[in-house]
Amino acid sequence: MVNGKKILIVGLANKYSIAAAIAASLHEHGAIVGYSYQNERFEKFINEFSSNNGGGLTFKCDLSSDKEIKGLVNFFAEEWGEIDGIVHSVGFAPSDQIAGNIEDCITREGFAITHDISSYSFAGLIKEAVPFFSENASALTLTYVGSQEATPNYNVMGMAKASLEASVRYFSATLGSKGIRVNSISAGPIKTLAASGIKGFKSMLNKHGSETPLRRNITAKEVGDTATFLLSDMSSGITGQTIYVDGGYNIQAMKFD
Ligand code: NAD
Ligand code: 0WE
Repeated sequence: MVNGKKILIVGLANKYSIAAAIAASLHEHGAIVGYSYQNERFEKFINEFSSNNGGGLTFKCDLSSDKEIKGLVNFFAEEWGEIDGIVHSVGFAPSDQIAGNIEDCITREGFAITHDISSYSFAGLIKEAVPFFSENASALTLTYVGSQEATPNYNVMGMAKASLEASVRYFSATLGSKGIRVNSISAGPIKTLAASGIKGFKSMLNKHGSETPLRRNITAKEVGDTATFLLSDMSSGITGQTIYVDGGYNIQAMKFD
């Protein structure tokens, strides 16, 4: 499906990261995978993970810096010649922004940081990569239904995800003529390390699992395999979309017994 495609993965932090499952699926299906990581703290893990998954290149990049985004894209463009795909699996809000009622915790600075890292970073990355994308390249980001419907505590992350999903539509509209596709996967809750730091995440996970049509939580592997599909030519007719990998949760207005 993605045999020989050169795909950059941004947002791998540890073995629980959704990006880890995406990388594993891409590698399993023959892709050449490269990684960027946020800072030195992740270096050892990334190098280890990479050598167990095809031994692709790794590069440090803090997405809050335009200079580092440029450096990242230029590094892979030079090493690979062209880029066939990018996976953006990044989200961040200061922890005080995603705990409690929005009117009690939202701040101008919290809003700015959350939108910068969770939404602009995707736009900045794609913008820099455009000159190096191959024909039929595919870009992908990760989102959550809290962008569309209010979710307790998700708060400003929901606003940033709404912005991210709109960004996917705008980039897909103008990059389509170059053959470049841009989509997002809206995943149901998954117990990643970031998520397990969130108060009440376990009960949210259980509630989601019992209320969703499939009556179980989705796995990171299911997201990984959908990502492989969206990065492959099998999905050549799909762009600008938010693809839900959530066991069907989003199609219900009320829980069925
Ligand atoms: P994760 O913590 O494993 O991944 C988040 C990544 O963002 C980390 O690799 C971190 O290093 C990176 N990051 C944060 N700030 C950065 C910066 N300034 N520069 C570079 N990298 C930075 O958690 P995850 O759950 O795998 O999240 C990945 C994506 O999936 C996020 O967009 C998240 O919103 C989305 N998502 C998660 C869930 C869930 O339940 N876990 C559900 C739906 C969508
Ligand atoms: O997008 C996310 C979470 C992303 C996230 C996680 C953290 C934890 C550590 C962003 N910023 C931070 N900041 C930190 O300091 N998800 C979709 C998972 C998630 O997070 C929630 C959820 C769900 C689901 C937060 C509140 C309510 C629901």
